[in-house]
Amino acid sequence: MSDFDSLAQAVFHGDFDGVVSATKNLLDRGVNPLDVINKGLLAGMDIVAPKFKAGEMFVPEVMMCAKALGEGMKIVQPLLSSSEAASAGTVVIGTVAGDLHDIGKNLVVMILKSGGFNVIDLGVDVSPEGFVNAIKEHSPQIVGMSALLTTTMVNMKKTLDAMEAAGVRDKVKVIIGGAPVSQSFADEIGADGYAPDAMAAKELCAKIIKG
Ligand code: B12
Repeated sequence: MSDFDSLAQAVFHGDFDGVVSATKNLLDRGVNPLDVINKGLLAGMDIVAPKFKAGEMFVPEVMMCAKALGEGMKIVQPLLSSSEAASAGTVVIGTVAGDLHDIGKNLVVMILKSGGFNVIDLGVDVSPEGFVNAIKEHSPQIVGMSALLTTTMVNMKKTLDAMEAAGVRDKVKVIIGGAPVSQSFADEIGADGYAPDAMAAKELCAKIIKG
């Protein structure tokens, strides 16, 4: 088994200690932090996802995997964030109301920070008012919304409507992401952009800031 496989298996088994030691082992050997994330930590979630879908794994088990993945992310994150010091712009981001999925959103946060963005992470289950208040408080250039459920992606439109009603919609560019959303959904609800993954999200934000 390769060292990436060992890390992926540790995530899959919700093995916190295994994740920590396999992550450190890869980094000690000089492996690129982004490869540790993509080929190890997220590869573990790729084993989990189809089993969860097929009903072979249940919510508490998947939570353990997500938490184990988080332990690895904690180790990798400082290495990414230290790569650029200056702020490239401010991004407020959160998972929309009713949705508790945050693995992908956290990854976007991490990659944006590594790109020098000042990121305000509102967490999960963020109400439309929560986004509006954060815009008033932090004056970001960009707002990012994440949704993983077909039942919560509609709350992206509700959040955009709340921004409009509060008079802050034209002060920010709004980008969206998450497995069920797409560029055509972004167009449909009037968002300014969509990105399919964290690296693309960073490129999109950089493009928006450049104008
Ligand atoms: C992990 C997981 C959970 C965990 C979440 C833990 C956590 N802390 O996030 C737990 C166990 C809690 C969970 C619960 C539920 N889940 Co769930 N979950 C998943 C699973 C297996 C993986 C999701 C994930 O983390 N993917 C990995 C990340 C890295 O990918 P990602 O989120 O897509 O993010 C990337 C991009 O989308 C993008 N991106 C993400 N956000 C953003 C934001 C912006 C601004 C941008 C630009 C880009 C961007 O960049 C990210 C990184 O590259 C998926 C299956 C799947 N294949 O997706 C189901 C899945 C999403 N869950 C599902 C369901 C049904 C549920 C539950 C309703 C189950 C239940 N009966 O209770 C609950 C809902 C709880 C709630 N209210 O939110 C369904 C959704 C079906 C649907 N179409 O709506 C899925 C698809 C599983 C399935 N049945 O096929 N889940």
